[in-house]
Amino acid sequence: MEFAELQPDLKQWIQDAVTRGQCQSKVMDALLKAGYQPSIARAVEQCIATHTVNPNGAAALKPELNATPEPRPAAKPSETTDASSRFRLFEPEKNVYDLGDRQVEILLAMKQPNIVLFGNLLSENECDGLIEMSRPHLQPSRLVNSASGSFDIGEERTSFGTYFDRGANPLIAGIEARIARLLGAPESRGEPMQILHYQSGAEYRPHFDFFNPEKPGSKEILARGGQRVGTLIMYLNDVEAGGSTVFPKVSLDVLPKKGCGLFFSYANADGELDRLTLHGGSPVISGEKWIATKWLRLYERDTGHA
Ligand code: PD2
Ligand code: ZN
Repeated sequence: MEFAELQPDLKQWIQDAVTRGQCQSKVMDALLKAGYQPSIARAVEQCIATHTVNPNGAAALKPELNATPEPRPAAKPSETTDASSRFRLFEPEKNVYDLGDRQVEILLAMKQPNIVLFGNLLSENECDGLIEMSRPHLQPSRLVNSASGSFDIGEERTSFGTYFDRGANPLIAGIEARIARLLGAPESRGEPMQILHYQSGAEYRPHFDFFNPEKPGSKEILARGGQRVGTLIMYLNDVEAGGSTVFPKVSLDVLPKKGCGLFFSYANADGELDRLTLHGGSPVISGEKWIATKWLRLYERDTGHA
């Protein structure tokens, strides 16, 4: 749907709301509650994007994320599971989250960059099941070429991997439902689950998981679900040596531990993409490393990866 297809009075209402200081997610929330379908999201985004200057002359949108920051304090993701909730920060309010089927522990929490380490996120059987299910499908991992939008093989990323569509089988569906309950973000905003296998020596050099909105290759990717807002890396095995997930700008190394999950979101307190989330997978020195990754988008997205 194009901007022109929104009724003029609705267009006016959206622009007035933005001028009053409402952020895009709040506008969408109100429209969904009023009975509009989630598929209206892109037209709303486009409508707001054409209205970037508020009466005070300040940019009404953070261009990088295409959304203004939520008013603080941040939303409580674990308590907001409706389809319209957006992601800013995961700020734990308790040390253990009872998700019905599992008690997930908070092992580490950082505000900026927003990083949370979960313990007991996956069971041993779930980890083993994901690995076995992936073995026959592994292919060399690819990188998004931000200039062209193509997916290229490169020495920056030397793992092998595969993807499973949302709800591909009961194991994937159960894990996705748990992630949605934990993070308070609907499954429909998740990309397919990626499984990666790093052999000894393999690595993923430091990068950002969000797409550079200024690069032409990002346009098509951003059109399907909007910007990425968060990453959940789930560790599927214990690694003998190496293979940590590193955040070089904040000197943090997270060691892989079977069943744990590492979540980080990229919108800082000002609603801008947070470059402190630069991260990489350090080389596996001994043994092998398996992870599952779930990326969250700002909006609902169809299936199929990136
Ligand atoms: O394997 C990792 O630890 C890792 C590091 C950085 C994974 C990803 N990024 C990713 O899947 O985006
Ligand atoms: Zn990454």
